[in-house]
Amino acid sequence: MNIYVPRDERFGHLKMSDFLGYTIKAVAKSLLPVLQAVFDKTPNTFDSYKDVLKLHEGGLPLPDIPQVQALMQAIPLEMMKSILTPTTGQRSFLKFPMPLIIHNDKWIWKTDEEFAREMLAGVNPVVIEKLKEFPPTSNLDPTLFGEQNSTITAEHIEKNLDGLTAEQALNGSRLFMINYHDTLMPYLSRINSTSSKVYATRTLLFLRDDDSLKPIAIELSLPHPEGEQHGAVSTVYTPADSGVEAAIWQLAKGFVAVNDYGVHQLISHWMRTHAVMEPFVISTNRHLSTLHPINKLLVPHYRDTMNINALARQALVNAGGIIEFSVFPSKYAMELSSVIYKSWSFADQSLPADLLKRGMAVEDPSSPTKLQLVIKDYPYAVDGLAIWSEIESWVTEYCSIYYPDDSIIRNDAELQSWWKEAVEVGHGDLKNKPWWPKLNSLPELVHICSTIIWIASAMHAAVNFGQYPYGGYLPNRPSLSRQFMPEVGTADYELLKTNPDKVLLKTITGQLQAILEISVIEILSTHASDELYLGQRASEEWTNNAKALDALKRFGSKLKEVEKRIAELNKNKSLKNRGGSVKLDYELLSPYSEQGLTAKGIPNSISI
Ligand SMILES: *[C@@H]1O[C@H](CO)[C@@H](O)[C@H](O)[C@H]1NC(C)=O
Ligand SMILES: *[C@@H]1O[C@H](CO)[C@@H](O)[C@H](O)[C@H]1NC(C)=O
Ligand SMILES: *[C@@H]1O[C@H](CO)[C@@H](O)[C@H](O)[C@H]1NC(C)=O
Ligand SMILES: CC(=O)N[C@H]1CO[C@H](CO)[C@@H](O)[C@@H]1O
Ligand SMILES: [Fe+2]
Repeated sequence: MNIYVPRDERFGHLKMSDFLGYTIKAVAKSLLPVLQAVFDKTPNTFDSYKDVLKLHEGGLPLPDIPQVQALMQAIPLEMMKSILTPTTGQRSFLKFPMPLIIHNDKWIWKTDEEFAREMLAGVNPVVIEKLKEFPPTSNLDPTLFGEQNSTITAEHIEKNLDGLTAEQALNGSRLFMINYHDTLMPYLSRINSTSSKVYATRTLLFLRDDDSLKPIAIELSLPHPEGEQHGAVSTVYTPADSGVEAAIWQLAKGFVAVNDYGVHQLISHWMRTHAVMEPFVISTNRHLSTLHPINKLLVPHYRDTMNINALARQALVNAGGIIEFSVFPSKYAMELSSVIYKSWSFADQSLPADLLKRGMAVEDPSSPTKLQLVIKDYPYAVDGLAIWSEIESWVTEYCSIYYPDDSIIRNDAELQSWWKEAVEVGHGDLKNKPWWPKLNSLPELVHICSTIIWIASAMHAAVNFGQYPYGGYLPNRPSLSRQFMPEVGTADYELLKTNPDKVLLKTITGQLQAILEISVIEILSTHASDELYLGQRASEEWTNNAKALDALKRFGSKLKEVEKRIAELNKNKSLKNRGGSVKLDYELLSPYSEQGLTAKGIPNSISI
């Protein structure tokens, strides 16, 4: 291992065979050369969906070549058993488990209904926002990027608004948006000069009477060919269910899914959970003695984070690593994610603040959560608010034991230097932002600690453990696109008439990158055997304070109740966004899980 991680933060409590993290490195070092050797001789595009399914059904036979033998020798088999199925003979097969998204039905992922449902209950449910103005505008600097406002018009959408005008739908909080335009536009001319060919996308969705969403327009934009200062060149696509138009609409959704994949992996997952947590881990170790109550509160939520991040920097997000190789921003991946960090705000990370900011909730003093959701059946928000409020109650009870008086907080030198260093050194690039909470009172301490625990536990779980269940089937969540929308008169445009699936598969991630990428997300979506979930501690002896032990016990039993309530919600057929026609339960925020690939469970910390 060529990384430095302080001894306290190293993996050390696991058996070697459980080292999921090390498997990532094994994939990077040993699987890639095998795949390169294999795909050297065969074309790098899946021919049909059947071809993609082979990865999950029969398995892809690997040739008996030296690279494969080296792979088998290099990696202890129990570490690779999740992805390599050695057979009794010489032959090895690459075979992946069946992703949940195609468990019951191989085609529902293609529907508009499922495409929209995943914005509320999929693996990246943290982006959707209520539309505040129509048409949507851009915040990019017009002196650099020219006209970037949306070109979507009322005529584009009114045929799909159940009789409402665009203005009525906007006014009635019925219009929503997935907006990747401003994030990606400044990178497109660079990204499109690599092998990726992507658009910046805006997707508008309409909220129907049954609380489900319907995509009603997709805008695909590129920088102006004569230079990005001349503005965007955009095309708007609207739903169609037959002919070439239907094939084009499917492709448009594919380009949105590509944007979503990259933003999910680099921003929602890596930047907003893994990366932002490190300053808190380091500052805690440097300033809070192991006997300090806030050290005892937070340390379980840091387990393995430094170690997995160091591994990720070595084998996943590194220059030339798996993420650059298989996700569309390619060599701009880390730059894009760190540029977006400039507009990250700690104050927006608590779930209530995040929902208010995205217009997905409004304040409501009469509700127990003080919020009312704009889409009632928004599974990530419904379950998340239940978890958030249990975290907040536990942290309040615990902190109140040690800080009965705000002056104790102000005079706690360890606590003050902890927060100062986390903000001013750890998050030094943002240290002058006015939104940093002060640490002078119990409510501020509770809010800070609850937010850190939320990010490390529930928020990470929501964006992490659904990666394979939703993205393991490549066409549902392609990580890159290799060509633009076919133009009228081209061979691919003609092919859309006879074999639209082939055009989609030619457009999205090729076989080599796909196999590498699903190997990684399978590992990332797996719970280790000794995972500790929210409300659990490695030992009963973490404190001898009876009140604290009692409060933790209450936290655990409240979470058990949340688990039960989530199971009941999942049975309610009128909540279409939880299971939908695809018949999945939304369990990503159900607190407990067994080992393995379960699409549920909230570990205490970011450890994979
Ligand atoms: C984009 O729309 C906003 C709001 O309507 C407007 O103020 C701005 O001038 C528009 N931008 C350009 C470049 O036209
Ligand atoms: C928008 O809603 C407000 C209040 O809910 C109402 O007064 C106004 O007339 C509505 N506008 C349109 C165009 O429906
Ligand atoms: C199912 O959900 C609907 C919508 O929230 C609610 O009105 C209904 O009472 C629920 N049914 C059950 C059995 O909980
Ligand atoms: C290879 C390729 O198509 N590159 C294009 C990427 O996008 C920019 C801006 O639209 C174009 O100028 C490049 O030609
Ligand atoms: Fe993760």
